[in-house]
Amino acid sequence: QVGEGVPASQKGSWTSFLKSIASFSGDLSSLTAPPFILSPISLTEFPAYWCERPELFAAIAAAVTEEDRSIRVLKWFISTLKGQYTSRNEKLGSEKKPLNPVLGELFYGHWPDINGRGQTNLVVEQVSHHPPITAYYIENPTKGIQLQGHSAQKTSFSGGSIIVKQIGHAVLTVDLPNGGKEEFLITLPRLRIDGLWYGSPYIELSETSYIQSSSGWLSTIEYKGKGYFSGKSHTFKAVLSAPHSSAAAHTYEGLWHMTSKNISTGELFTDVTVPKEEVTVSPVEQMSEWESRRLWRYVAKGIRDGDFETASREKGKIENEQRQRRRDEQAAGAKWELKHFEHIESDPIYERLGKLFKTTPPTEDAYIYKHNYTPLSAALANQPA
Ligand code: CLR
Repeated sequence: QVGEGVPASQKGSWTSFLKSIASFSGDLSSLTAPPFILSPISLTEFPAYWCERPELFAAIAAAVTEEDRSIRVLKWFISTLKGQYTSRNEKLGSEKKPLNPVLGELFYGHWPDINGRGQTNLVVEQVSHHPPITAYYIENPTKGIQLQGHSAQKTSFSGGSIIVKQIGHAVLTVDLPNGGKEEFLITLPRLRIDGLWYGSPYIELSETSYIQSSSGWLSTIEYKGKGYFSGKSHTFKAVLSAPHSSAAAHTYEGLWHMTSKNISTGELFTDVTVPKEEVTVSPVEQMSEWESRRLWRYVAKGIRDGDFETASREKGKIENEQRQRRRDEQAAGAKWELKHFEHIESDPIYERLGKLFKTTPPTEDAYIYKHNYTPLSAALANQPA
């Protein structure tokens, strides 16, 4: 019998959903899932997880040496993992199936300037619907820090779990006081979604991800779950090595959803037991029709209220509208234009930094931000008094 996480009336549809996943590989977003597992949040909101500790993001700018900069980037990165991979369990009770964004869907937000850390701004655009690809740009202009990336997934099924290979990468750029820039190529871990049978899915991370700095410093982060080096879930070990060296200059170990420490000094490295800061967005009434929370508002309300009839009717409307739009474009011989990003076939930063730690594949595409959005509160601040 399927597990406790599944409401009695949905057990049958959960079993058939699991069967359809098992015999399917590719784009999970297109599979119809039973209501209890639906999330009212679209994937375009997920890039906000990168900056829910804005002070750690801002603190990267305070580094004086290349080594220290790499340590701070690693610290910020590890501190984002809890939000990225466990926050739906905390907020919604389990991992859930996010809303599948439409082409052109947008999500804007910011984290306010508090205590001189500077404001951090977020621009997200759904740049492909099939397969789903989300592009994002996050910037703290005061501190001269930018993060640009895109996210897609390839899924497969193995041993009762969904395996998610993350496609895409992120590039963090830091403006240096001498006018130069330091770049960091960030690759992403592999996910395993466990707990499916019981109807209470959760994510475990596995394998290795990297942060390669243009200065030569490299972080190699290994992820393990229950039964590996510590026997605990959500374990990681990160080794930071100097340019042209494979020896560990610093090694950190711990739980990415709790705390970690420097293994030789015992000093605390990351601590995400302290609350994070959710992104600030404008009120839904002031959003454009393309903005995620406005676009999905009735679907999301239906899901939240347990009114799945309304949710699926409203979802159907959005999907039909999308299909019609694609047909109209085809008839007119027109192509959908991205609003905030430009697609490039191969990313020169990925190629250059990827060479230093031999990435596979040797090249990847990227979405380059067009710098054509004025963040809300900055716009207000620029108004004459
Ligand atoms: C998106 C990019 C973020 C990190 C992240 C976290 C959770 C992932 C999500 C990404 C992609 C979509 C995802 C989700 C967990 C579940 C969901 C893989 C990688 C799939 C599509 C839904 C599976 C359905 C079951 C939960 C039933 O930075």
